[in-house]
Amino acid sequence: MYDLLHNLPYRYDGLEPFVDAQTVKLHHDAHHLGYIKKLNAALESVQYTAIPLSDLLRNLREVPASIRQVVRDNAGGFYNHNLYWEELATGEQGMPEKLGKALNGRFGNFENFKNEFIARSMSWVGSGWTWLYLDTQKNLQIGVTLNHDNPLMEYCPLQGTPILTLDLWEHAYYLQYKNDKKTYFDAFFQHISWTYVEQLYLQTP
Ligand code: MN3
Repeated sequence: MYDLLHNLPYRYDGLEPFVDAQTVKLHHDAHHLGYIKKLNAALESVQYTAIPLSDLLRNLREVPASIRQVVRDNAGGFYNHNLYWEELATGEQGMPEKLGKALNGRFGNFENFKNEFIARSMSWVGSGWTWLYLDTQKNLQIGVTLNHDNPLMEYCPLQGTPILTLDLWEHAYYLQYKNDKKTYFDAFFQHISWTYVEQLYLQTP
């Protein structure tokens, strides 16, 4: 079964002012942990052996049909939050050269990329995640998925490897920002560890 102990790479207040300590604690200790627990319970109920999480997402068809939707929702929730916490930084970070070049090549410049990422996030209605991902041709793409779907999943309309994600669920921002999503999206860009995103970019096969 999957390990319940996923430690944050910073303190609960480490992401302020982007997200406050109360939101991070609830989001990590209640929501994120809840997905892992529900995933483990579903897998245990059919004695399904846990495989590496990304393999589980890529091979949902091999999961028994009776638990497939629960696994889709909760393995997605587990993976997506792992990426979200890991990619965030306690303060504004510089853009490393290779990733910066790739973003400029694809979107013209960083502002265009940021504006498109935020515009796609703003226009999404309901729960989901915004992604920067490498499609199957290794092109950088921006897209949004419903609920906890993820470009690694075989059922997902987006196909590829995620390198950056933004949680659009209300639990991610509502305590602090209420209905002001735009300010949450703008603040997100002040707390991204671009070095981490570049690592994912460079290691994508
Ligand atoms: Mn969340």
